[in-house]
Amino acid sequence: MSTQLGTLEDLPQDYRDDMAAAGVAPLWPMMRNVLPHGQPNPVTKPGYWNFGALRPLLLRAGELTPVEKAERRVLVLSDPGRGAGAMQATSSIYLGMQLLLPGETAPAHRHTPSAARIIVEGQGGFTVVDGEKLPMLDGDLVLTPGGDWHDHGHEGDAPVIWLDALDLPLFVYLEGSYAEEAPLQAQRNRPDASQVEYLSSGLAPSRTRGVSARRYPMMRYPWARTEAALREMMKYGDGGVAELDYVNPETGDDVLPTMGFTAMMLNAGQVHRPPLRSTSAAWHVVKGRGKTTINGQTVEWGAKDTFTAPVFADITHEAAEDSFLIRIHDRPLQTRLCYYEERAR
Ligand code: GTQ
Repeated sequence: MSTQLGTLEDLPQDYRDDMAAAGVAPLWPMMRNVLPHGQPNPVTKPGYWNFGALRPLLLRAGELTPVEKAERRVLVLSDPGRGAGAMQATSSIYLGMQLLLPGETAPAHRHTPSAARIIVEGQGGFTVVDGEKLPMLDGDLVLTPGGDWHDHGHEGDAPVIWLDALDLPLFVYLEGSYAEEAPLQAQRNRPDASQVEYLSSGLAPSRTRGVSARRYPMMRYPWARTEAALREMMKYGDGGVAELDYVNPETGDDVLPTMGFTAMMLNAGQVHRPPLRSTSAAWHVVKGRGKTTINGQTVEWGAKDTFTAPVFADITHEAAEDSFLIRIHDRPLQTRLCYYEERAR
């Protein structure tokens, strides 16, 4: 049952003035703003970023601003619902395109928010996380969990570009966001854990009693393996979309505390209508071409493009070619807060 609630204008001005002077405000005129009926009323609007349009702007930033003057040379993808300058792509997800030029380094720092990168272009880039050198190849997912030292370097001869995803908006909202700086880290002289301890799915290092795995045992998820696995899933699947969640190989949990990553494959011509989800999400196109309709708004996407949707969005994907996307979402956060929800449509 829904009754019309009283408004601020219903109240005499002297009472309103007295409330303001006392530092209080009436709830009832704002009740439906903070507790809308049935489902949230998101500020976030669907967004779309064409890589071909971002790339020259990013390269120009490379000419205009030396990395020493930027710490991280990044163009932030601003949520259209929040407007130009917004430091977030959805309610909980920050996205930025980062450029590193040959020979450059981005200094070591650590911060409370967690980050993950999806590599978009270029060879020879790497991230060092807690001394582990993580190569950055096209489509790889590279984690830099909150609190872990990380710096970026580049041994190649052409620009390297990647997409950063951070749970930064959440930490800003919580007034919990800060960073610390340090000199570049020493690198362990060995391949990263995805090539050693976790080379093969289903196998983990044998442990002696009392010795536990690292909290983030594998911080690089090579794209070549993800694509091969998706292709097999599709080949032997039920004709629907093929989806694989990125998980911690020791625990099976989501890779980071608040952000989740799901790799998707759609065959040419395939139409996919996911349930309405309580998560906000971003899709990064690793390969392929297609279109997606989000709350009646259609975006046409190609390789290296990125698009976003607010919570409870009505989404239809249609692939024009065999397509591979990585969906970034906040399901781990919502599961921890006990409110993740899917609604049939
Ligand atoms: O590479 O560490 O896009 O700290 C924003 C904040 C990237 C990074 C961003 C960061 C980084």
